Amino acid sequence: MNYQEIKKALGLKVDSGKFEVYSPVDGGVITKITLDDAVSVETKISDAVKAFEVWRQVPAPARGELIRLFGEQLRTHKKALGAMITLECGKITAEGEGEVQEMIDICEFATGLSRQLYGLTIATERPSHSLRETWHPLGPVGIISAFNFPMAVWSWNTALAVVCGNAVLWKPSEKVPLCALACQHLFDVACQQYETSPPGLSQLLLGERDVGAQLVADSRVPLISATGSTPMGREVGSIVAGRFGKSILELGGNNAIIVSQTADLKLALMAIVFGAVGTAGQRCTTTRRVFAHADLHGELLERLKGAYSGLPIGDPASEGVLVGPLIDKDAYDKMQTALEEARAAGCTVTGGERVLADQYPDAYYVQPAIVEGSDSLMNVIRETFAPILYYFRFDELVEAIDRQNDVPQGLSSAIFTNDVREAELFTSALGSDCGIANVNVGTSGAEIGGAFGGEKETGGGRESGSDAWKGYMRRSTATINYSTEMPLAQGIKFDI
Ligand code: UN1
Repeated sequence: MNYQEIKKALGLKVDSGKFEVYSPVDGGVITKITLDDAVSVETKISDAVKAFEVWRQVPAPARGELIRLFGEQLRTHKKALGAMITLECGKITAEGEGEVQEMIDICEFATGLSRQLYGLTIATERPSHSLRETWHPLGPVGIISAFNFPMAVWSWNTALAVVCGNAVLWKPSEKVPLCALACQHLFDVACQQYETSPPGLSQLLLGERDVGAQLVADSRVPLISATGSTPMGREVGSIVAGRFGKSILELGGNNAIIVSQTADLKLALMAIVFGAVGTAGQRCTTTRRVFAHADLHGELLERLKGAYSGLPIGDPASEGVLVGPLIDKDAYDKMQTALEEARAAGCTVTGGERVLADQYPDAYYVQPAIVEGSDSLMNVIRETFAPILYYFRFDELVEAIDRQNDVPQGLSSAIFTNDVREAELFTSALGSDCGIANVNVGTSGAEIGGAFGGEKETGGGRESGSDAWKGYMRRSTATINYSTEMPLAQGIKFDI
């Protein structure tokens, strides 16, 4: 599907403007759009406040109905949305559509959740009193998302935030505004079907850094949920903390797979290749490091190189292609810098070179790289958003776990083992320090049902499943006295 066909299938109209939107598939300009400015951002934030004041009064299960309708729109338009992701972000068709499936799934999760925003009833120390906790809507939620999941990350936040009674303001990456316009359009269609949702319940803030900065600084927005780089999160987090707002940060990853000597190598191989080269290495959950046990280090490396040599790289919309382009030249340059550094540290690099440059002079396709660690490079602490897999050897599992944890980031991790002791150790308090710790499952491709996020410089936030919804609400503790006495807590006597 080309751009016009996608727009037609979605019923999407896009206002023209001056800002050029590129496709990483061929580096060409798809269209030119209008961005927000400080005045329109201000208007949208005040509209979001008004929408929130209405929406918080709607019973939660009725709010869930809107998200159910939105999920139906996503189902109906799955192919066109997937094609938009392929066009603007460069994901292969299966991954583009997989991202849309993740959105459908979170809508279903959130619809069910709308009847389960449970609080607690707590035993009180005072007679004829009751004590309970209730979760209330929070306010407009600001969502900042990265280019690599141009739709799903917004949907995790929005489906929960809306069911929880909030309005949302979305600042997507300026690299993928068309994906955002498509989502917003389908959300608007669902609102029309629903009939009674307030205007401004979900709004887009299109623009660059200044637009994000204005959103982040505004104290009418009590929660900022930001996904992207660690430097971005450090800035956003401190500004939001400075105004005592809440933040959910989902930042860099440096995810490792440990392959123990009892591992099923076939499974490990499949997981490593998907994790390392899927989305051209541009997921926050991408597998960036492998620690292979000395007994199978050589064999696994050989099989990995074999799999890498046959990887179909090219137009992400073409059938059979598994590796699409990098997002832009900047991503390519960063990849080359990281590979040069590895070579300078005495490592052997296989792959990593640009391919298909004759066919696509303005796009950046690469052969995914494997870096074999040397004595001078026993670990790598920086995340490079590209398909570079650093391959290391280990002798003792505890040593591998230490090296896996010895990085600033803490998002996703995995062990391949058939030894129950190793599996339990890895997932225990002494094991992986990441938000995600898998056994015989790779580092990427998490389901929406679990809480998603990580520790340390990954930011500590949790999105999507489990009880992540609590991050989008405020907790109210209420003590109710239904007696004719006025007993004080802690047995205090204060007779007047
Ligand atoms: C991201 O890259 O920001 O686990 C999110 C995964 C996806 C989400 C990745 N479900 O790979």
